[in-house]
Amino acid sequence: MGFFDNHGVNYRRPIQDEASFERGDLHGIQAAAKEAGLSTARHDEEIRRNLELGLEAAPSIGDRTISTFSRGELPHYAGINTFLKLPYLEDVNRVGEYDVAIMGVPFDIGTTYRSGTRFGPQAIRRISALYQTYNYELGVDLREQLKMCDLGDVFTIANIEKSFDQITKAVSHVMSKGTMPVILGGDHSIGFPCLRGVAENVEGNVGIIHLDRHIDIQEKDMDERMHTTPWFHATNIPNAPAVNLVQIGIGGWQVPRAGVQVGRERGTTIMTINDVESLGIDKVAEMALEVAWKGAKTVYLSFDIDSIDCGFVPGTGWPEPGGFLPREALKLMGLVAKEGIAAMEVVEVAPAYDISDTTALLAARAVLDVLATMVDSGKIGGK
Ligand SMILES: [Mn+2]
Repeated sequence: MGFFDNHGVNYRRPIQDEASFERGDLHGIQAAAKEAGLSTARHDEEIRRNLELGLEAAPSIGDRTISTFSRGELPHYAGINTFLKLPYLEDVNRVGEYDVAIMGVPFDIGTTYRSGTRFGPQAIRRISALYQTYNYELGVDLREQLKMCDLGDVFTIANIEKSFDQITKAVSHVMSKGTMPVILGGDHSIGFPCLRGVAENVEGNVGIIHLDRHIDIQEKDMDERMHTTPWFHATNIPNAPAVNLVQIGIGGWQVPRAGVQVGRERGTTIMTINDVESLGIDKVAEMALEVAWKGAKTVYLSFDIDSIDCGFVPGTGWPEPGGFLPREALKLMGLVAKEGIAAMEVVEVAPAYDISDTTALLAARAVLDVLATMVDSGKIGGK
């Protein structure tokens, strides 16, 4: 048996001296480098606070940043879950101190099939504990770069129109303080009162970018303003014209003809998943931004979780196959967020139908990606 006998193992050919690629060209390497420039000041402050409020750990514990009672981010499985373990702002009068306010709208009497989205905000908050404040690809740490709070929920009641008034008042309050509202629904009927609360604080027009499998623009459903109707009523608001409404991902067997007629009459811009597939996400984003921003002062982002293929988001009221892949929708929303938005809603998470919290997790992810992208492009932050 000779020295070069490889005993049947196929060895790889020798690696050449010259690398075949430039390591520094990789996004993965650049993103790691960006992390070095991030502050840790608020993290350090949080540790100090945890130790003060939660007591220093038992003597046997070597890591002295750990407290006795869990306070702040760690461990991820512990604690009272606000969104991303943000401070709960009980006094809504102080919301102007923050760049962003998360608010839940536990409302589902606008549903026309499965109910349960009233538990959406709680589910999204709970699973958001899986996330830290740092995003590797973007090189953003929200804790360090954005002042955020969780306002808790709007007090919705068993009446659609009165709840709409509550929701509009809540969103408008946050907007009026110069803080960006991020709304966790709730069924999609809330799109109208949320938009109304935004629009009354904007001098000029508001464009709408709407990701959905459903067109949601008929006047009424079951004789009420249900979750199939928000954009009919929103685009009746004088400074939210239908020509600035872009609806992306629409299609399949759940789009009522009544809504299609209105979309056609009002001239909204509708893109199906076929459009998305043939044009590509970058082009779709470019077109959506062009339409939504035309003559507008700002843009509202409405993310219906059911715009994603239902294989990824079982926890929703009207699941539908054939929608976006999660990373397509995240990329699209990132490209929208890059140009800045006034507010965002994530709707239709129904946790009773969810599996392993994947639907709620994607809702949380969308919010975080949008906010981090806005920070990265300098569209928000600094309070
Ligand atoms: Mn939908």
